[in-house]
Amino acid sequence: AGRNSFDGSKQRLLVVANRLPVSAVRRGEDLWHLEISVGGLVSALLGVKEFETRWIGWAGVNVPDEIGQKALTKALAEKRCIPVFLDEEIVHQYYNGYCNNILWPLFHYLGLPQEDRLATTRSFQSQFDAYKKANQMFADVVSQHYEEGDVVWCHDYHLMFLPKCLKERNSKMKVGWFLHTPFPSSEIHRTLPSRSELLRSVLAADLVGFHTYDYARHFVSACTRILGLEGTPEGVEDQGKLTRVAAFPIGIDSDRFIRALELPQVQDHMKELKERFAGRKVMLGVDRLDMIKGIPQKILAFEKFLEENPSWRDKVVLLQIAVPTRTDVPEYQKLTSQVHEIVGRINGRFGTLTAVPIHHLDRSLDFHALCALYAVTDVALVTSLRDGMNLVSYEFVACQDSKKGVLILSEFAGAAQSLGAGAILVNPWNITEVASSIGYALNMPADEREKRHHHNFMHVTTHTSQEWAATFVSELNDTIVEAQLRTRQ
Ligand code: ADQ
Repeated sequence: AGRNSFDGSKQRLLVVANRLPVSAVRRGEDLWHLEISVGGLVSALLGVKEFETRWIGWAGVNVPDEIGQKALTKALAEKRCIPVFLDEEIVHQYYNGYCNNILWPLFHYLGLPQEDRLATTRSFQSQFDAYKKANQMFADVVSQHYEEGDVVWCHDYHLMFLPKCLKERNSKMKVGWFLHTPFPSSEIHRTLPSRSELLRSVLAADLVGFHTYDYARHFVSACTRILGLEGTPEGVEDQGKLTRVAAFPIGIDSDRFIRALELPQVQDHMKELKERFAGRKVMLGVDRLDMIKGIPQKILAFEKFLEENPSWRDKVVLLQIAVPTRTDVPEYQKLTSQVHEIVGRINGRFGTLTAVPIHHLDRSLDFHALCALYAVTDVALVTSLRDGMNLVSYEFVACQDSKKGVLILSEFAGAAQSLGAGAILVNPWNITEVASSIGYALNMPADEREKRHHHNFMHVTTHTSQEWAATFVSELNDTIVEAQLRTRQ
């Protein structure tokens, strides 16, 4: 637990992530409009009451002028946020380049760039340099705001170089790092040209966390096989210094979803949806439009199901809500047109004058609309090819306590480890298997649905995001920083 200092004030927690939890819109030379974006991480940290939290990150906008930077810094301070200013070139090389074109695909087993992405490989070194430079800029801002006794929690693959930068500046700083994506098998990680440098800098942290035990194990293997260090049940040891490595599976703020279902506007939405799809079973997919989410595979499996089960054709509808992300990256543009093409073909093939089997929306839904949709769904389809955890599966379960619908879940999502007993697990690459699981789910008797749902609902409502954050931070606080150990001896 967080230790209060002698004057009763709370210990401070500095949360460092690539993006701040706010979106900033410029309304004048020195005028900014800010909106806090409520996501998993924000609500998780709202639950950590024993610490006073400050956020450090990029505001997502390029602010080249000093007046604008000053005004934004001031506006953000009211939301307890501290900006890191990155210019366009750094964002291009560090964020679009090294983070999203190299680390993201690699950590999801899609490999390093090849063929049309080969040009990227040639500029690998300059992207890695930009990555290190950006991480140094984050470290500068953390150091400026760090006070003795603070705890620093770094997030995700964007900031793997940060623990080392921080410890070099102040070896007494307590530093944790958590990865939201999978950590791949060491055989995958070893293809990365900067493999050793990244591992070493992560190991500078006092506590390293992953969603699942498997990811933690892959990380320890990478350290033993690539760096020749010793793996212990506690973590990784390097010349007597232990870096603690462990699994901290994330959850959601389940109460927020459960409470929302009682709101009149959500109830109205549900009523509309039920009327709109009366007489048909509703299947749902909610994803960021990303290749790791397996959206084309999911739609092809649904097509196969319709092909093999003509009697279901006018009795089931698939709603796929896919919010576009990273729209300036050509691979993502290609994925969008691929998905549109498949959906168009299937709707042409199985649609009638009055109904189509797939509704595909390229946009995000607001929180209330999303809750209503989760609540009226009969079968949710999560077919990620790889996914660190996958919170959509948790959100669906939280909203299903009346309906007790079925979750079809990829075995390659971290969530398969926690919701595996209640969900139908599938290999998303095996379209025949997914198609027959759809049939099984749609025909599942009520008592089996109830049993499966109960298992998952218990998990989702007890392993919340608040609990996740509190456990990580308290374990981080309990680690003994090497520098402190030395002074104590
Ligand atoms: P993501 O890859 O973004 O997160 P996920 O965990 O499913 O994946 O979270 C997505 C969030 O965005 C959910 O809260 C969902 O409600 C929302 N969302 C997605 N599509 C939406 C849409 N069309 N409209 C509205 N909201 C939408 C990364 C990792 C995951 C890991 C999380 C948290 O890739 O594996 O679970 O971080 O660690």
